Amino acid sequence: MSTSITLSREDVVRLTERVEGAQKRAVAIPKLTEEYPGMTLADSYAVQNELRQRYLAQGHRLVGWKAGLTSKAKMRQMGVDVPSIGFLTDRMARPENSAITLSDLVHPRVECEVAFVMKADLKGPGCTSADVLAATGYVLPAIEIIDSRFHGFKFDLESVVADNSSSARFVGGGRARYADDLDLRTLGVVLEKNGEIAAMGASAAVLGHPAEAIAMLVNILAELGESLPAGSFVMSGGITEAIPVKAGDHVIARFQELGSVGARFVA
Ligand code: OOG
Ligand code: MG
Repeated sequence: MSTSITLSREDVVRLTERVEGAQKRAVAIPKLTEEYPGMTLADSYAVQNELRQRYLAQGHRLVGWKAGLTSKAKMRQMGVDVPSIGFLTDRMARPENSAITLSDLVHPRVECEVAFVMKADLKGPGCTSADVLAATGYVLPAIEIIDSRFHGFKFDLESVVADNSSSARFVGGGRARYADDLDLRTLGVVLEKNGEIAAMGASAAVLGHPAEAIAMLVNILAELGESLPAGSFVMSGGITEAIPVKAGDHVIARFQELGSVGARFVA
């Protein structure tokens, strides 16, 4: 982080409780920067870190991490031009094609992403995409269901990072492949909603190569004093813009080489 923590410990706890409450009750709240216009990215990660500790203390299990805002399509859609990271827990995971409840989310959107499952630990700083590929067990296609806890799904980098980069649910599936057997840069994907094409793109949209997003994530983790352990499930970020979903919708992300992963939504 090129910034430092400016919030007091009390303010970090206060903001964490506010975000946790919004996540658990599925209510939208004002952006945190409305009350704390001077808050820095380091402050935001301090809140995210506190949120992670609280969930872990409540028995949630850390299963991995996600990179966010790593494609131009996502940056353009959200008006933010710096990538972020967020943590993933067992409570956010959903099986492929299962009915995903939406009553506990505010205004969900879906994204199609390339996910990595790590076979070796990674530690920054200085992590490169080559380091990531050497530490990757396999890759698989994923759908992320993001849900901003801020009014109108509108935020700035500082607010969204404190809200765990909008993490809500995720689904891994399709066909797992060794990264070495693929050109991870040139994978095409078509995202369909209710049988119609909603978005399409190619994996190079993610920082030129999805492994670059994982390297960036590892380097941010290093700044937070964390590393990426073997066994982690890591999402590299939405390739296309995110698509809103409501009860009754079903989506399927059809990936070249990696098969398809689907999800359906109920109230
Ligand atoms: C922030 C999270 C972005 C991605 O894949 O780009 C993200 C947001 O857009 O709400 O998960
Ligand atoms: Mg995402």
